[in-house]
Amino acid sequence: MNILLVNPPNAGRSIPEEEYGITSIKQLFRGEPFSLEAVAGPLAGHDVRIADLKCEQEQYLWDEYAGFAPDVVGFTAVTCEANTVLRLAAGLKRRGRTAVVVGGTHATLDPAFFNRPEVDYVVVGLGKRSFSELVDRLGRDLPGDGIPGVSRTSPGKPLSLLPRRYCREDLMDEHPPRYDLVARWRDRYVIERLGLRMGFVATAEGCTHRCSFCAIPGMTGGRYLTHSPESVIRAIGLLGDIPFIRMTDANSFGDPAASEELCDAIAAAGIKKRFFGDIRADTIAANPGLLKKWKQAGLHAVVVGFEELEPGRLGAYDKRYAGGVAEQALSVLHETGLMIVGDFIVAPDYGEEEFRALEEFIGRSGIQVPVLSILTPVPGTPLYETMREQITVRDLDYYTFLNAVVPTRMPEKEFYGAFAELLKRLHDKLQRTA
Ligand code: B12
Ligand code: SF4
Repeated sequence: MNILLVNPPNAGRSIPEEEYGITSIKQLFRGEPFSLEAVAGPLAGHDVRIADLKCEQEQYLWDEYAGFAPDVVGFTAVTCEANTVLRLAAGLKRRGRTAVVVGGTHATLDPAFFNRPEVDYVVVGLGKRSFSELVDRLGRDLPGDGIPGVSRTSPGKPLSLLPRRYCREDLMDEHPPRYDLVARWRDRYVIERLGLRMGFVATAEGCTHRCSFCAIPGMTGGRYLTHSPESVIRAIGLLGDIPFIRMTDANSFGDPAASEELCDAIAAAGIKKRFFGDIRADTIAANPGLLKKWKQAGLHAVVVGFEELEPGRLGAYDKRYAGGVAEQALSVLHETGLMIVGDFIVAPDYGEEEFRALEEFIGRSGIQVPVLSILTPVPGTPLYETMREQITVRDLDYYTFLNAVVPTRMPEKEFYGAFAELLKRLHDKLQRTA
């Protein structure tokens, strides 16, 4: 079969820009469509292509559709891309009878959102194995019903889904990601600030925790699964001379023993790359030796979700950090000499005092790259259930994590002004120290 996998274009709208002319908050991102490369891995025997609409104009999709005549088109989508994917899927349905499949973050969080005539199947959670099973059935002219983790849409009726119990077999480590399918855009996948090429590799899936705002636990039904060191090393090898490796896992070091095994395997293979990974502050505080070992193996920067300074708010996010853990983690990271990317969540009820406290903390923390987002209760998360009554903005185009979708405590214009100014001061400082 001919299978076309589509990475939607950069989507999302900005309230600060549309309402107040504040243009500095909206961000554009580019990275390889790794989820699609991963699901393409096991589809041997089929002709598979990827259309990366973050690198191409939309016309590229229609040209590919006309020239390649795919039997199946698969879309990936985070929440702010969900409307865009429905629009593109409707365009496909107008053109022909291809089967349209949607998978990824938003399909997993809120599969019912895609229970629409323009979509045929929704793939929930890890998609490698369930999608290959679906393709296998469609290729044999069988209906795609009854596959755990795959829903056949039923517009107007409730969506039914056979749950999948995700396990290591779902990782399909024997099938590497199809990096070759995005070769034409490889030079565009760069770390903008450094102009260096970056490749994506998965070392783990899911998470050990269940923070209330986060999409990741649902991806594996709450399990934490690690890829085999051999498959990680093979993937790094397939990326050739690309110098930076972004571990795509939301929690790369969640199983310290497995992480150490991978680190040893990378060192033993003589791999000389610079790695980025996401790591919890408490994992850092509890495993300073592991961090030092990884540093020697090439770990360059870590993304740490500090999220919030005030213990009450942090507790409400179910982050499960014990008091003082942020400071302990920072001290380990400075001692180890790792670059720190620190994630912080600005809640819509922040006032001037909270903005000031956040800036002071970041200023004295030595965090080199602070990243701010605005608390967003995404449908399908526990946070959504607790905040749903307060939500005033329901259009998913605004779910970019840079809009307040519930009322702000400060007048809205002042809130976005304070957010934008803080971002600018942090950014200016970054430029001076770069
Ligand atoms: C790399 C990355 C990006 C890259 C994406 C590269 C690309 N696709 O072009 C870039 C930098 C562009 C990006 C941008 C954004 N991102 Co981002 N990103 C990630 C990150 C770190 C890794 C994604 C990844 O590759 N994972 C590994 C792959 C293998 O897993 P996966 O994507 O889940 O795919 C599996 C399944 O979902 C499924 N699947 C996925 N797609 C499909 C499609 C089909 C057809 C099928 C069958 C199955 C399937 O199968 C895959 C294999 O098992 C994740 C965090 C994470 N660890 O997932 C955040 C994450 C996805 N991003 C997130 C967000 C919020 C964003 C942004 C909105 C901005 C922001 N503030 O960060 C923007 C949106 C861009 C835009 N405006 O359009 C959130 C999404 C939350 C949500 N509900 O929307 C995440 C989960 C981070 C987080 N912890 O909150 N991101
Ligand atoms: S925020 Fe991080 S630690 Fe919390 S559930 Fe998500 S991935 Fe896990």
